[in-house]
Amino acid sequence: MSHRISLTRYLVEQQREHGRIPPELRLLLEIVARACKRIAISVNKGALGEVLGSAESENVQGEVQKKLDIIANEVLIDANEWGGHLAAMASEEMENIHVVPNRYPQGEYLLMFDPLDGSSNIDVNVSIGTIFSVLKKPNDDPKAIEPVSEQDFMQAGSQQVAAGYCVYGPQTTLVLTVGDGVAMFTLDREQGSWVMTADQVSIPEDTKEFAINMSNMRHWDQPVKRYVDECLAGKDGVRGKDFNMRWIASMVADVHRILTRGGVFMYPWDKREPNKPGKLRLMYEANPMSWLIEQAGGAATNGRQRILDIKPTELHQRVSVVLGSKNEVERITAYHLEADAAQ
Ligand code: P6P
Repeated sequence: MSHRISLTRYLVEQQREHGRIPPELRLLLEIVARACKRIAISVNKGALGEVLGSAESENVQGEVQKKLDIIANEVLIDANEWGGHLAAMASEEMENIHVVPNRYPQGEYLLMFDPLDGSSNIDVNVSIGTIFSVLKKPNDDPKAIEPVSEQDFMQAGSQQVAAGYCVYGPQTTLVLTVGDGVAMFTLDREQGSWVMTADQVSIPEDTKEFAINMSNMRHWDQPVKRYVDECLAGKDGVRGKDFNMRWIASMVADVHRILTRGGVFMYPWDKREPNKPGKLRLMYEANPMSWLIEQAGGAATNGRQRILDIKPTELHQRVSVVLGSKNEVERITAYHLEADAAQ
């Protein structure tokens, strides 16, 4: 077996040899990785750790919080606020940004996360994950007098300096990009360290596997119905090949499968909530996942435009998501644009 390098060595080499990440960003990513290790320990305890079930509270999205949602959120806040590398954090579980307390030095980075994505799967022992995204404060002048605000987070996904997720599944795997492709690190529990198990991950441009929640079919817009009907028609239809379908209902697990063997993932607009563009959140779900997918040679749009080009206006804004194998995403996007042109 070739010598596998550690996450620390990968990050030091990205800093030293590629000059891609400054020391404070390396520190930030090491701390996030350590927080994910802590979350993995709680997740893996399951019923033995009094961590399952509902927390009897609701988050800003109006979703019932699981105990593990709150535990994961607290682990990430506690791990990151003292280091001096961050100015503020934002989380799916918190309505407002969390500014680093005055007792600690403020840094130039902004960290956003969905601390535990796929919560509905926690109690049934299906893979879940932590998603994170890193931006730089727009005005990173350390002597800046104006305090960090939510407005500082309103940057397009193309401005991310790091993005990744940790999937808590049969393996605990951290997947990361700092703009030099996608690397994967599997947790070696005996040493408690992250060991590189893949680098320069590449998604096949074509696929025979699509991921969407089929129970919403009657609510979809015509372009999505057209694409999925063609997949279901298989080799007898216009696509000339049969398709397989997967839906884990944990974005992290579905994206991990796509990074590993290709595929296309869709959570499109549907008429259940016509005034919302989709279910998934732009800042800490779609943006980090879209950058990972693009860094691996895939594509990510909201059905009409590149997700990473979307200029956010609200911290928790939602977005339609179509991501994965490039040729499939381009086909679905073309169907949306054709439908728009025909209107
Ligand atoms: P549905 C999990 O709640 C999540 O935010 C994503 O991880 C996942 O892809 C999606 O929602 C599942 O949604 O409507 O199929 O339960």
